[in-house]
Amino acid sequence: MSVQGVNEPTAPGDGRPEVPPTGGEGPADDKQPSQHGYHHPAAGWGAAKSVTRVLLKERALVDGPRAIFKMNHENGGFDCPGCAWPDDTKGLKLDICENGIKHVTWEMTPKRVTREFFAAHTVTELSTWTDFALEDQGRLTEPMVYDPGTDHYVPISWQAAFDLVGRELRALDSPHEASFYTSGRLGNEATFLYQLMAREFGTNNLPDCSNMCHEASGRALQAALGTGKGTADLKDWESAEALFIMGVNAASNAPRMLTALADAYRRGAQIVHVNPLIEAAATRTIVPHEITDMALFKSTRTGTLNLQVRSGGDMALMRGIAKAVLEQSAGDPKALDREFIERYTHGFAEYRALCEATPWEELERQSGLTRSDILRAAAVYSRSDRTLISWCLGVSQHEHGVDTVREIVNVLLLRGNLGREGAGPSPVRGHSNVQGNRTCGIDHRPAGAFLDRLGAVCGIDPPREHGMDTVGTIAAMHEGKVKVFVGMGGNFALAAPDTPYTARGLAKCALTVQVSTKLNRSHLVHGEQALILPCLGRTEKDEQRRGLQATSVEDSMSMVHLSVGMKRPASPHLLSEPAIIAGMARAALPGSSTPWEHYVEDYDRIRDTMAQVLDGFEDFNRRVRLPLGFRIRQPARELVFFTPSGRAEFSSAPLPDVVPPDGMLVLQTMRSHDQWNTTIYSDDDRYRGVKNLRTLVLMNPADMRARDIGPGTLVDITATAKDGSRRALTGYRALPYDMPRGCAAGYMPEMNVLIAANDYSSQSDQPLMKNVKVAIGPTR
Ligand SMILES: Nc1nc2c(c(=O)[nH]1)N[C@H]1C(S)=C(S)[C@@H](COP(=O)(O)OP(=O)(O)OC[C@H]3O[C@@H](n4cnc5c(=O)[nH]c(N)nc54)[C@H](O)[C@@H]3O)O[C@H]1N2
Ligand SMILES: Nc1nc2c(c(=O)[nH]1)N[C@H]1C(S)=C(S)[C@@H](COP(=O)(O)OP(=O)(O)OC[C@H]3O[C@@H](n4cnc5c(=O)[nH]c(N)nc54)[C@H](O)[C@@H]3O)O[C@H]1N2
Ligand code: SF4
Ligand SMILES: [Mo]
Repeated sequence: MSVQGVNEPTAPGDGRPEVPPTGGEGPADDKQPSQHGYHHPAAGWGAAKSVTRVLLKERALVDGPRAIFKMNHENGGFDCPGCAWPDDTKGLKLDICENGIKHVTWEMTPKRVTREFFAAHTVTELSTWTDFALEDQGRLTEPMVYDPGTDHYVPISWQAAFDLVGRELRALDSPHEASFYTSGRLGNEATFLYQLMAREFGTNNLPDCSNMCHEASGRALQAALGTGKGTADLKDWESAEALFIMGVNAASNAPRMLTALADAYRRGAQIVHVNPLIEAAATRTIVPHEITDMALFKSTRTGTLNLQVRSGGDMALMRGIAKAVLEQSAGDPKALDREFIERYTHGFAEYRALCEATPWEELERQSGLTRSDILRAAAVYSRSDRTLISWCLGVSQHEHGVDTVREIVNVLLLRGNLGREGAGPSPVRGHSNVQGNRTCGIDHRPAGAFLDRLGAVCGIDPPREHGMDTVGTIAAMHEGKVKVFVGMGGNFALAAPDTPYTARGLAKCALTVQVSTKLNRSHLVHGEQALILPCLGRTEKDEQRRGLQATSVEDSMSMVHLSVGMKRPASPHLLSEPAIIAGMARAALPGSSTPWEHYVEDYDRIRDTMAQVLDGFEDFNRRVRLPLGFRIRQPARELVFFTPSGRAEFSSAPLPDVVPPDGMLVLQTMRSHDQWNTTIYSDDDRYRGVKNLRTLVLMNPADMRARDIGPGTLVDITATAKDGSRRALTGYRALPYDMPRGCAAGYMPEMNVLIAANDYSSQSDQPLMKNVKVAIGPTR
């Protein structure tokens, strides 16, 4: 498999290691790829079998189940480091998903990366390994620094590592020459210290994985409702009469949503899935905690209607639903919630006129659905008094992601589906604490009021100018404007768009620092100087001077609760993330009056400061110790709107043209069932019926025939960016799949090589990861 950036040679040309072909590869073996239909319900025994395989591979059979039993439990235990789906409202239920078990087991592996390992392999050699092989070496054990003389990582003491970071940061001409990335696993307390360090140092350069994930959702909800988050919680999921599930592969990526959907189906709710693909969650599930169902293979339906929109067609579908409801309102006074609209909203007349002016033919063309499909969805919506709309990356990672989320809110507002039980917007967040990161200050565009309070409480003078996000940071590395990059978790080199370009950007830095649990590509495409700083994982005991520490996290539904690790750390040389941040901060800001060391001794002290700075965190230490933690106040939920009009805002955005030009397809880059973002567990994608293959592209059979492509044919994929530049992948296997014409799908992170770093949404600055314009043809 080889890749060329068509207009951009990939060679860094400075003798330092080049990025491997694509990144993201699974285990290298020569098993034959295969595709077959998957006709079994989601979760259930297939999931159980898959879990056992991972446990066996990691030889964690003894520790695994014990850890799992402690996970996600009321009063103690650690938060699942998987997705951001909330814990059960009713307390303990053994409803931990297959993928949660995989993510935990992956962290608890007995394998170790030692100094001997690094002595045995040069960075150049490691660069030829697959990403699977890198992570498969196990947990990192001590701090390492890159030695350019030998091309090896060599041990360094923690203090020397901090001194290096401090020296390089202090040597910068401006604090804006540093950029501090966060991946969404970081707990709230570490998050707070991290942003405090960046701002005390003098920059708002705080890119995060959310810049690639739900930036669009946050911006849209902020503009419409005055809050960047969803308003629905798990209780609302439990009482909704209609649920619209848009652009998410829940069975793989938020697996416990299956339980909520099965419960909803049993109580007679309507469940509409909106997705170009019919994903496993749209059919049936065996609810894993229902042991008798497991034993009897008894499955429950998890969907009542599937709408296979074209890529990017969600906004047209939502507008169609609105149009239908407005048409219905001519003869049915109950079709709209007029009282709600009058009392709580702004901009209705304009929106109504816009819907009336949008012809049905246009809505059909743009959504890829027929008018009767749209009317069916509208009928579900109209008949329900409690409607919840949920979405994930299939909605947000598009050019017009912000407008689409606002259109979702428009539809909810028409019938007053806000501020009442069983209703509201409910984005499914990604990483387990990505929402908490934003709440606790990771924001390159922070609000003035937040900075005022941070400054007053912490005695610092935070910078006011906006900082750089993920794509801004990559561009700035190339321009020589970012010289120090700190990655607090994650795998920036592979997660960001345009892999070779991002890698070259990292290589231009004077210093790259990666705080990580496992070896990954971002350690190998590094700056002139480079550090790997290994940290404790969420499952591990965090002992500090004043005893065992807990950290807090916030789930998708704004519930904040404590997580306590109980495993012995993977190595005695690991530090916690708060300790690493405090060490770097002290070295960079020797005269700082922030009590960094004092904070690390006891995280209650960090929480006491957070309680004074963050809205909704009053009495933090007490409330976070309540059995299920606490829910951050949601003003929009109480129908209080911090918007310019003081009301919920209808938007009236023009409908974009999302139909690809002739001969082109819209490619989406998504996750398989067996991966965690850039971590690949295996080459299988069980629910989509694929085995032993990741270098694939799923296509509509008619689009394949039109291009002389048979099932399994090797194809070239050429992407054209907005600026006209082209990037290509060759030798991918085309597989037929049930999806609308004009759409195609393949896996991230491999396909990031197709996405230009400047191909981001003008509304959200999010890379267009679900919206890559490609031509596909047989490999010649
Ligand atoms: N096991 C596992 N769990 C995870 C992750 C993981 O990697 N592995 N990652 C976590 C993270 S960080 C995140 S952000 C979430 C991501 O969760 P998802 O959003 O489910 O992630 P993707 O795999 O990218 O899948 C995108 C889904 O959107 C659909 N889609 C694509 N384009 C469109 C469109 O135009 N319209 C509509 N309606 N649908 C579309 C795709 O068919 C697919 O079902 O998952 C989190 N949970
Ligand atoms: N083409 C394309 N690209 C995408 C996406 C897409 O849909 N399509 N999705 C985007 C999205 S939504 C996201 S969120 C990003 C994901 O981007 P990231 O969050 O940057 O990537 P991950 O793969 O989750 O990071 C994995 C690494 O995190 C480290 N790690 C694991 N646990 C811990 C911990 O507890 N502490 C610390 N410090 N490190 C830890 C390990 O070293 C591991 O190698 O990718 C984005 N990239
Ligand atoms: S649904 Fe998400 S948080 Fe819950 S156990 Fe599964 S991976 Fe973990
Ligand atoms: Mo994400």
